Amino acid sequence: MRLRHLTLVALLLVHGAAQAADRHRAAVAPRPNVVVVWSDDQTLEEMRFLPKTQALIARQGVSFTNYFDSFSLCCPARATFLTGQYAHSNGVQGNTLPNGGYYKLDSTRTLPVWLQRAGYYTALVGKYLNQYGTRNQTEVPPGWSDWHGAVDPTTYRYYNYTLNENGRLTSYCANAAPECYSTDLYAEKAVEIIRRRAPSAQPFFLWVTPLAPHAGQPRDPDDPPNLATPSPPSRYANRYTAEPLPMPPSFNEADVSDKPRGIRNRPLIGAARVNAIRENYQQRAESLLAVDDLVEKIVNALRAGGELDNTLLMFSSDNGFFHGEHRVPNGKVLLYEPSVHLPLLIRGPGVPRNQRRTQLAVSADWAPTMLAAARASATGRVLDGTSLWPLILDPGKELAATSSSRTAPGRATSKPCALSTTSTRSTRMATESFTTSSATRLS
Ligand SMILES: [Ca+2]
Ligand SMILES: [Ca+2]
Ligand SMILES: [Ca+2]
Repeated sequence: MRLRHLTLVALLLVHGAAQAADRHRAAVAPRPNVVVVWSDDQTLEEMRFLPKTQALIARQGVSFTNYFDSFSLCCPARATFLTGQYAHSNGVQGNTLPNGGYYKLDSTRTLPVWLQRAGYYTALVGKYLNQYGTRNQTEVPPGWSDWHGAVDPTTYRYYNYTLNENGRLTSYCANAAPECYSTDLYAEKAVEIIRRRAPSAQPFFLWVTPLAPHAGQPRDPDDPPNLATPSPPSRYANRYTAEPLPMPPSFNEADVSDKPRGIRNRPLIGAARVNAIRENYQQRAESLLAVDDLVEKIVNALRAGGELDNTLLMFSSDNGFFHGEHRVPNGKVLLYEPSVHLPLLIRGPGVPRNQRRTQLAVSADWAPTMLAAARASATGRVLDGTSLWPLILDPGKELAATSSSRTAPGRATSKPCALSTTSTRSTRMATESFTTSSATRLS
């Protein structure tokens, strides 16, 4: 009896020591860099124009096949990324005041602030929140160690744009030239930051946000009438002239009797308009090829700096886009797959290789996922999202719904916790979708 007792004590001691060792390892393991590339208005279907991104991120990591945007519009989507909160919690419910825009967000309580406080070097290159720079062009939002933010309204130009670089304004590409195309210049800036920070023991967070494939100036000779398009880089212009416009069953939907009034009232799209949509689709694909190059350059820079294996590298888009589905010729916001169903690719330390996850993930999950990787915590906000790490590590795991999803706007009261089912999380998504739809109609 006494022997068994001693054996049990010894086993417990060994077990306890092993647990302590695990905790120690977790505590001393270097925290990863976090690099996020967000394209603008890119759909899930358009991932096929990013083969290098698929090879360098998706096949080296995990892809979430059921990732959805809780508010399919630039500024609300980006505000959710920065806060881990839905629009009804962070207050950003549109692109411009009074419902949304940069000045609607309390920037003192955002992801870069939390990461910087936890010891991260934080950097942004590209587009931030809509209306940024319209009141004070030299303002740098809190939490950013290294700031290269495009100033509105020049953000929506592929040439002749102005960046606020740590408080100093620089205009680029006043004379349009291939070497200063915005996506390429953003890639150069990102690579320079990685080169500069790689030798440091301090981990970095880098958010790179090219404009492509969002519509932007200048006009191109082949631009269609009455439909805004991006401007592809000269090296890829008209690369996809022969690319057909995808026509899924929802394209120019003949019978919309089962749809809400906003869709039922839409006329069928005529042949000339279909041609315009096709040209937009082709130019968007051509502009995405430069985003694919940008991802490749970032991966190469991380590898050259010896940081690739210690970097969480993630790719997505802020919202999707319509190309004639359900009779919607362009734009986003509406709650259909082309608009809200997005890519979410993750590679990095601890992430399994070449795997897919079918569990539901939402845009509010970005901040909690990155904070968990950085062993940092949010202050001043109760996050609506949930860390995706349990799903990244286990295809059988499901995440909890948050009780906050069912509270009134601005009344989030509880943190995500415990286990739940897909259906509860889907309910949470549906609840938010309804909120989004209502808010958009009001704005
Ligand atoms: Ca967008
Ligand atoms: Ca164009
Ligand atoms: Ca063309």
